[in-house]
Amino acid sequence: MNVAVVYPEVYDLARFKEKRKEFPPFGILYLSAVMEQAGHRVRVFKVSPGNESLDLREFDAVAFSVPSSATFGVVKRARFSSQYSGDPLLMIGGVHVNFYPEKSLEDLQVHVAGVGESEETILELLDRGKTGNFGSIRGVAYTDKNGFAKTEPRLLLKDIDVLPLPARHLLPPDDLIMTDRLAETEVRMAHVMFSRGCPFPCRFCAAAQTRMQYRSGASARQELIHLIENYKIGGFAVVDDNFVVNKRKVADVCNQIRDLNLRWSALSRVDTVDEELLKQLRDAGCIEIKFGVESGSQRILNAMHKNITPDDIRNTLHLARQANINSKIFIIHGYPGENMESTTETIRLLEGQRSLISRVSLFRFVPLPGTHVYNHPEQFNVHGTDRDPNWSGEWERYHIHHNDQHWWGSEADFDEVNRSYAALNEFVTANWPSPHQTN
Ligand code: B12
Ligand code: SF4
Repeated sequence: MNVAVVYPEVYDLARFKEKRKEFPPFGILYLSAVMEQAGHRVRVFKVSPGNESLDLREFDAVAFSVPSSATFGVVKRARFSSQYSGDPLLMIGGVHVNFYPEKSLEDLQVHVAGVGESEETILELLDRGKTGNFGSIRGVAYTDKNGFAKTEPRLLLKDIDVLPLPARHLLPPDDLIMTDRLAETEVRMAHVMFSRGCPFPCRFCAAAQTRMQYRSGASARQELIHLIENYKIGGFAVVDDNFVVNKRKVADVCNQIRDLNLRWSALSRVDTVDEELLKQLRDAGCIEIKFGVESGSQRILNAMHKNITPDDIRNTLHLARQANINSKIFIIHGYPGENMESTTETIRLLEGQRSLISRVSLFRFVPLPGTHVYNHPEQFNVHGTDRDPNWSGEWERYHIHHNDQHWWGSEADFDEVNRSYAALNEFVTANWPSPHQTN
């Protein structure tokens, strides 16, 4: 089949005018790879605000990906302003659709939605979908004469090593290879995914898959060699939600890639590393870890269900320095309950660890759809969700760059959040002057 894959390219919103690229869309690159492997012809189309109309007349099937709620509107405009010929199979999927399959089907008027991991699902859809017989395919949602229907969830792949490498060749090299992203170096680098899922329960996070799948060290090595040979990389960034969870799996990757002499970075919690693991990471070329620190206030960390303490944060920053790995930290300010006191605690923590922190990414809290906070608006006094009778329908609101909307609590709470954010932002900017980046 001739398949068009459509995804929203959204630049870092804080730097939209500079058109600063973010990293590639792994979901659709994996889907495209399995479709090509099965013999389908695939083309990838990017849409962005103002550039949504596509000529899709030559395609038998169109896969629209909605990787975030913030990009639902862009994809919707692409769906309705593009040209089609005949009756192509119209499919949707992605993070937003996983949370809202019924609403997405209704709003986008397509034949079927893939829900969850879909490498196997999409092949079955292309094989059988045109008959409209979706009921026998696991992990899909659709509407028929009886209304909305959802089939049994698809079990996660037992072994993600079986997947082909993401189909990077379908995107221009500029979207894949960057020289200004690896830990403030100019190393020519690419992004990779070595695991999927995260078992932790943070209430602000929309990472929905709680079972972890790891690739083997051999599989990671194979992809890196491919990137060295084809794209001449000298480094890479692991973009997984939370790569450093299972010590044995992480050590396997480290052992297999050490002799490639690449420099790299990854994300981690502060409570899943120890001295030995940090040494293994460093020996394998890891020069920066991005730690989810979020707050210096135990009260806020508890409310977030982050399950860490300020002492865990201090110890780990110290161990990372000893291992000669730079620490970049992520902070989220404005979680429900944040006030001047908790903000001062965060400033104190940062102040005390200043010399151990190389970079800081400061975000304002946003109740992202699919998170525990978003799903319990009454518990957190969150306003304006899609459960609200006055819901505006604007999924675009849920982006995380300099988002200063009033999400929860009273005017007085909001005023305190704004004042305390200003203090924290001033402190961070004065001490870590480079722009707050997401990666
Ligand atoms: C890498 C990443 C990015 C990258 C790349 C994004 C991209 N285009 O893929 C960058 C940095 C650019 C990015 C930006 C943003 N991101 Co982001 N990102 C991620 C992250 C960490 C991993 C995504 C990923 O590659 N997963 C692995 C692949 C294999 O899974 P997948 O994408 O879900 O795809 C599978 C299925 O969903 C399905 N599928 C996908 N598309 C389709 C289409 C069809 C037709 C079918 C059948 C199936 C299907 O099949 C795929 C293969 O199994 C996720 C966290 C997460 N766990 O999802 C956050 C996440 C998706 N991002 C999030 C957010 C908020 C954003 C931003 C809005 C932030 C901002 N700027 O304000 C932007 C929006 C960008 C955009 N284009 O949507 C939130 C979304 C929550 C929400 N409800 O909106 C998440 C969940 C983070 C979190 N933990 O809370 N992001
Ligand atoms: S914030 Fe990090 S540790 Fe917490 S659930 Fe999300 S990915 Fe997992």
